[in-house]
Amino acid sequence: MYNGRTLVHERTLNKQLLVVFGKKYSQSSKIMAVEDNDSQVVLTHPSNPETSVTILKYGANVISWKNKGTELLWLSEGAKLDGSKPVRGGIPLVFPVFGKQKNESHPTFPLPQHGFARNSTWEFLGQTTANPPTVQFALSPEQVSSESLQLWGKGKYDFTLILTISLEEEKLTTSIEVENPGAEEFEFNWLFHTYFRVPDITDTLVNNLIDQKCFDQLLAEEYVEKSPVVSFHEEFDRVYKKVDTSKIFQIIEFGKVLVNVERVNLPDAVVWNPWIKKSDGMADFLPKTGYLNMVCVEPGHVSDFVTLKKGEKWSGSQVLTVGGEIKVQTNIY
Ligand code: TA6
Repeated sequence: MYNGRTLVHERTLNKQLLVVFGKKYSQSSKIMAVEDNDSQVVLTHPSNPETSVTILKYGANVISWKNKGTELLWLSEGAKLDGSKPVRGGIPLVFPVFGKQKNESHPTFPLPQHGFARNSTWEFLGQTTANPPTVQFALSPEQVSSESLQLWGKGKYDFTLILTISLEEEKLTTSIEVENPGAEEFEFNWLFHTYFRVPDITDTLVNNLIDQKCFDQLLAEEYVEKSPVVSFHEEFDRVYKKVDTSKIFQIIEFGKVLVNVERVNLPDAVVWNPWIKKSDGMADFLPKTGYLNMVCVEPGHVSDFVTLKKGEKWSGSQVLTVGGEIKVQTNIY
């Protein structure tokens, strides 16, 4: 049972779930594999205390991922971590709508941009495996404000989201499962709005997007990406649509791969850098030069909606790995 609700996949949870009682679960006297610090949960890899992730229960946002001491995510110095507004940075979770719905007749129309998952406090379910340290969080109507629930189909939808976060050496996997335990069919978008930290955006490239159809949110037009690698010298906001999940997006700095972004069952990816003017317009985007040190590469299902009938489940994952060789998966003309 979770929150007094019988989860369709409770058997899985029972089998795997080692509930983390109290504040700390220690694998050894030296390293705490999982620490529950009330508002945050910290995973530390047993092989290296410098490899860790920190998850804020508000929004179940991964606000830090350190690999051997190197921080790989960008978090604004102005990010609100007190639940007063969605966190600017880390891995915000976008559900049930990406962006702002423009179709007035769609059930997600009244919702704020990017929906309510990122500004709700998720339930920490506990640890499922000790090595690699893996934890789960859940979101259901019980965790969402009644105001937000009313904005989506007038509160008639029932849902259970289970987020699984697993930390391995050189790898972070975040998986989402969306379940419809209710009578009403609903449709939704999902997106991991991942903010990656880069040394200098003007030296940063993202590859393997060539020949992919994209919607340019700035030009409000669709075209096929013709750049073998995309670079950044102004505001950049493109939704790459139905990209085969064999394509691995690599964030490359001076010919060195920083992070590889792989997707499981997530057909789309948004690439975004706000640049100067957009950053200036976001009060919580600090420092104002921060656009030079971040790029968002955001795996999701946003180019259309996923539909779930009663009892159905859907799942998707982003798999982030550090370093490795540059893999060109395209025909360079
Ligand atoms: O993912 C890109 C995007 O949709 C941009 O258009 C920009 O709005 C960004 O998300 C940030 O949105 P937020 O609501 O977090 O300010």
